Amino acid sequence: MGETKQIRTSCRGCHGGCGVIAHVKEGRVTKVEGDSEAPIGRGTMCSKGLAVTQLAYHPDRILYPMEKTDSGWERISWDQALDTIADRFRGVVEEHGAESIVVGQGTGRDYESFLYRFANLLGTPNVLTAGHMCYVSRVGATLITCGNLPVSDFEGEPKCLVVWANNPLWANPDEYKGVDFWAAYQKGTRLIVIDPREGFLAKRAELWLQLRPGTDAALALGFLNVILEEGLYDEEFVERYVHGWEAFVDRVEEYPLGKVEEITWVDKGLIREAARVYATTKPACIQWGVPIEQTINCTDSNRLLTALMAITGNLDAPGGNVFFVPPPVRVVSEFGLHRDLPKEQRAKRLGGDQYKLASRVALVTPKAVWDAILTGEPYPVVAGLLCGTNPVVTRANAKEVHAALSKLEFLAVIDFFLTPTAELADIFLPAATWLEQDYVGDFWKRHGYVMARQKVVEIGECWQDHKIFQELGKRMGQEEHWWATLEDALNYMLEPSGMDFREFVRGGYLKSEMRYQKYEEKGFSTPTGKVELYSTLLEKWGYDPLPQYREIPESPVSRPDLAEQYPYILNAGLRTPVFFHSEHRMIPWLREIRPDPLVEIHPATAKRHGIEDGQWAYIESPRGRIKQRVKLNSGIDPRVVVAEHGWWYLEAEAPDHGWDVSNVNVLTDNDPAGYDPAMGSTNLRVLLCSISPCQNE
Ligand SMILES: Nc1nc2c(c(=O)[nH]1)N[C@H]1C(S)=C(S)[C@@H](COP(=O)(O)OP(=O)(O)OC[C@H]3O[C@@H](n4cnc5c(=O)[nH]c(N)nc54)[C@H](O)[C@@H]3O)O[C@H]1N2
Ligand SMILES: Nc1nc2c(c(=O)[nH]1)N[C@H]1C(S)=C(S)[C@@H](COP(=O)(O)OP(=O)(O)OC[C@H]3O[C@@H](n4cnc5c(=O)[nH]c(N)nc54)[C@H](O)[C@@H]3O)O[C@H]1N2
Ligand code: SF4
Ligand SMILES: [Mo]
Repeated sequence: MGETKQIRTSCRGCHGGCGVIAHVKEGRVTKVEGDSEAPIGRGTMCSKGLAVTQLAYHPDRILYPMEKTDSGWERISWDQALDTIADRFRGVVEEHGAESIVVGQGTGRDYESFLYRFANLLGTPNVLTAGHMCYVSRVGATLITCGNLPVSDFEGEPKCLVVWANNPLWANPDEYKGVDFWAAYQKGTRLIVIDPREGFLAKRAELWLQLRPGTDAALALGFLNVILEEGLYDEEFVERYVHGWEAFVDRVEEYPLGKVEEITWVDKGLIREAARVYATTKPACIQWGVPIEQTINCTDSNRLLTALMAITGNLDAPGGNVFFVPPPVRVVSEFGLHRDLPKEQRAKRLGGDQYKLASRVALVTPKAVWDAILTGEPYPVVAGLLCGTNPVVTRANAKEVHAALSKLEFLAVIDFFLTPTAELADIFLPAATWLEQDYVGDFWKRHGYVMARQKVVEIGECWQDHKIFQELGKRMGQEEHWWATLEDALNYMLEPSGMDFREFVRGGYLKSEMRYQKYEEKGFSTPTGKVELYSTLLEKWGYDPLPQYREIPESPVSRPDLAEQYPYILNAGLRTPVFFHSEHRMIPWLREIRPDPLVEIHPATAKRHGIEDGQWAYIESPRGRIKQRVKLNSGIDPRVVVAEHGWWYLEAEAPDHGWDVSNVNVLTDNDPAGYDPAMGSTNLRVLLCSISPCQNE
């Protein structure tokens, strides 16, 4: 019997971060557990992280490169796979230009620096991410408003927590782990929850504001109204550090509480009470989340929440929303060589400069890519490299996505499994899980840490994504910009710290000492050096410099005609604690907990349509129809239907794997009329639908 070794590393089962002890016996990971000495996770792990052994050793996981042939998928060598991709890409560059290759990733997975380095050196401006409606949109909106992303400071002992469109305990998103939120809450904070659905936190909240989905910008304007009217703001801060105050006040006054109540469905007395609690309990932080970004109001919702943080004096104050001091390592934009993308190539970015805030943070909107593939306009896009993303399931208007990806002349996909997206590829490259990689974890985040991730085992011929980009880059004439080994690349990332990767692993993590209220010395990193409630950049780009509420383009208010046939508001994209987007449905421990996709409706809605709890139901929108299993929930409004996203079935017949059976993005729309004008955010979250029982199921 071999001995069990315990190896310290860090998880990346979601956006990642939690410290882990991996138990390894005879070259195989037998179990993982939380590392109580790690500053992130602090000994806890969620179900997805704990189930990594079932992911890594899954019988259907693809462990070697493959090529699609007339007789199906066939195993090939890494040399063959990378040479084929390099040859095909070189051909496209010669014939059409590098812009005809789209490089794509999904949510933050700790390899974006390598992916961008590869794409920028290749010369394609078309890097497709989820950033236009998730996180990068928050970074972009706060960049132009206050110079940086304000992050909740749970360790600074907030006395009031406002959970605004967020579910930290299920999602552990971005910089945040639920365990830190919970620790802050348990010290006895006040709790306000702003959410259309009565979840775990809403049930515990002192005040729960059950708003109409998608109306957060209006609600925030209501909060601001109360704070201005009752003089609950920090006058000194406003006087010294806010740009455009008078104009901002005028705009806020256009949203009296009566109007806000009508838009949001939230009682105006409750709005007043919540605004008072937030503005008068110090310090207070707003724990914000992605639903506010997945609509036409993306930029302004982000700007309005930043305004609330600023005028109450909670910006960069202990226990408020702060700018953590980054650890001494290189940053994504530097490692990713964003400056090296030639100007003439940048000018070719699909969608051009239409969404100016998106351009500023190098984003394209997915539809611009699908359109170019399908129509050849403004120029053909004929090849793709997708890493860690399943757009057939996770992007709006799935049917269009599927049609577009099917039309590519050449597609390479890097993943663990043959997803419905990977099945459309010509070459499949097997990625390493977090157990099989060395990396500077959490490199892209703004919580002040980087976490050591070290290779615990090797499985099959899987390579970590970083190595794939490095080796592919070398075959595409980028040799001088890459390193002999991956460890050399990691040493370069860590160079400003004075440490190499091995020393970093020994220490486990790096963190810089926190300093608050840094604006007192340096102001804010905006054109005026102040918090720009009136945005000089939006003004320069031809947008409204002041935030406003725009009605959701497909709602009972904006489309009463459509609402006759599709009377419910579909809130699309409820997460589950055990799955990450379209992942994990094949993991036995997790699927056992959640075997089927769930759609939640109010009991009164169920009764109206003769639907029983637990019955399968059709959900239909003007784009299509899917089915999910009904769960009754009296904690949602009878006018709202809440559906999960991310569903496909590995076990269903290839190559489709049932991508259009329960996938909520068959229903969502990607019509540019619904985009945020500055960021191009797609509306993934709020649309119209009908619901009816499936017979015989
Ligand atoms: N309607 C609706 N749609 C949504 C949302 C919503 O709320 N509503 N949410 C949206 C949001 S916020 C986001 S960010 C996107 C996410 O969209 P995606 O990132 O595309 O979603 P995932 O399903 O997490 O990831 C896809 C694939 O990555 C693979 N993968 C995981 N880890 C790795 C890795 O380390 N390397 C490689 N190579 N592959 C890996 C998984 O096996 C999986 O097949 O979805 C969006 N889609
Ligand atoms: N387990 C798990 N964790 C995940 C993910 C996953 O798929 N599964 N996805 C990851 C990704 S990429 C992201 S971006 C994050 C997202 O994580 P969060 O930012 O927490 O976002 P969600 O979980 O989508 O929604 C949070 C809450 O907002 C509510 N909500 C829905 N619509 C609205 C609205 O219009 N207004 C308001 N105020 N509230 C609304 C929902 O009911 C939910 O309770 O999670 C990450 N973590
Ligand atoms: S919260 Fe994320 S990082 Fe932590 S254990 Fe779960 S999957 Fe891993
Ligand atoms: Mo996301």
